[in-house]
Amino acid sequence: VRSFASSHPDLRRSPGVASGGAGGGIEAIPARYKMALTRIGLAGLAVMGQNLALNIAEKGFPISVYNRTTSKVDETVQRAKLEGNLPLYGFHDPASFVNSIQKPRVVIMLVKAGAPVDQTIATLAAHLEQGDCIVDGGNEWYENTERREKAMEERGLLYLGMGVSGGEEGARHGPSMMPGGSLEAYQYIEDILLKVSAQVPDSGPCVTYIGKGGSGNFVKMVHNGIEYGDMQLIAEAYDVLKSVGKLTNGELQQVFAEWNKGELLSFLVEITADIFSIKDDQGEGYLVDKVLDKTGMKGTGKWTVQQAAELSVAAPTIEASLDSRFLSGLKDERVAASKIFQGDYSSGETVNKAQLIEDVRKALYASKICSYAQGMNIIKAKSTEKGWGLNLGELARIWKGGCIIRASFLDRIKKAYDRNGELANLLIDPEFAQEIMDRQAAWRRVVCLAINNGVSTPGMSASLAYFDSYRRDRLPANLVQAQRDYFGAHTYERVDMPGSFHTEWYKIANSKI
Ligand code: 2AM
Repeated sequence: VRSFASSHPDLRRSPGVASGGAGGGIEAIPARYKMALTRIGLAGLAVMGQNLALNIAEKGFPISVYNRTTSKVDETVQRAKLEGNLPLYGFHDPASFVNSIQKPRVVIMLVKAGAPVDQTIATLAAHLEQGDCIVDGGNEWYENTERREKAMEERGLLYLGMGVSGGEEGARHGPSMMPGGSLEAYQYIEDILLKVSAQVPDSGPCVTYIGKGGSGNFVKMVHNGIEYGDMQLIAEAYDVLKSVGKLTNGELQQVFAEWNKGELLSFLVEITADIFSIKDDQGEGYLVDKVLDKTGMKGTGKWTVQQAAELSVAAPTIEASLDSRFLSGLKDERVAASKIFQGDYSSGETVNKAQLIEDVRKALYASKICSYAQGMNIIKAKSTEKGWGLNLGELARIWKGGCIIRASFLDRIKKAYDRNGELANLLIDPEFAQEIMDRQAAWRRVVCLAINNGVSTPGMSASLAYFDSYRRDRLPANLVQAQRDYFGAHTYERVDMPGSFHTEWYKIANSKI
């Protein structure tokens, strides 16, 4: 039986602990209902898991849920009841949970990355049968997914590593989903994913089969790296406007809200505007000014930078955003250093506020193009190395909704890759190239102004340096290569003839004396 009569009241109560009932399991189901299996299962009911399960149930797919700590099962069942008697059925033991799902069974796991995933797989796999499938929806390191996929294959089980972005809200109402691994497994659940993911008018559901192996996790990891970049660039725009332009929180709220109507339209710019509007409920002033300037992190940004280095892909903007988080963590050292380096860092230049706001907007946009170019190039290099055949335009499309980096800007990236799937760098797409040319004067003004006033803009500066390196036909790398040949006989190539050359630089230089 592939369909499930979710509207049938008896069926709704039958499997497990549906709608708040306690205890029980598939054994408790009267014989005549034993065929009423659910379509899919979800294990791991922290907030993301609960929300994704409720989303799946709400879209009309009966779902079984399980969690190691059973109180979360009951909590989820209770929510399903309150949020509209959704077809969600809770189980306290893994055997009844697995047996309540129609074959081939699919179980999505949303547990902590690492060892908990292995433990959950072991628990589930004991009850799964040939052809069944496990989907890891966590932020897992892609190589762990590849290892597990192989191990599962040996047991006749299929495996997917699926990045899910959008936070709690996204999981409940429509995330961006990045499934990679077994295509067959993807095909089993494609109908569910297409309905559960965010829906963007004119570009469709924010999900696609990413590719083989750990590609889904890898793409989600780089998505997070790009997210680090976006957040850092927005923070620098804020810093320049506040520290140099002297904008108040009220003005900042208006500026970001205004920016969100144009080319910077995005979730992160939108929430930034909101943040500036929130007053402190514990005292005077605005809450943003009371938040400790120390950024946390969970690791995907660091992995992105490590992978960039592994692949020899330059990602200076994303790296700058990671470094900024490291430096933010040194709060005590910074407070001490600020006493040592006291002084007036203001350049004394008069600043035209309206001009500054416009310049910063352009600098932010141009910097963002460079950051995305870096992220896309990391993905492209990995895809080539692993033979994944990833479609960069499709990735931009599924990031248009649901996820944290969702932005109208992604449509432009999709179009750039539609124009040329082999694009070496987003910067040289004719539209992006023109946008950069139109903004570069403003971009340079902002970076210079920040430097002159002692305000660090590591992301914007790194983006600008990336552009200025990439666009130059000749770099001072000739000198570095000459030095390498001088002290290490590493040889060099010449601009005017083919071949590999070595010069006795020391001997020649010193024989002249
Ligand atoms: P718990 O509620 O039993 O702790 C996020 O922490 C999710 O991962 C929770 O659902 C949590 O289950 C689950 N989780 C963490 N470690 C786990 C493990 N070793 N085995 C199974 N689930 C685990």
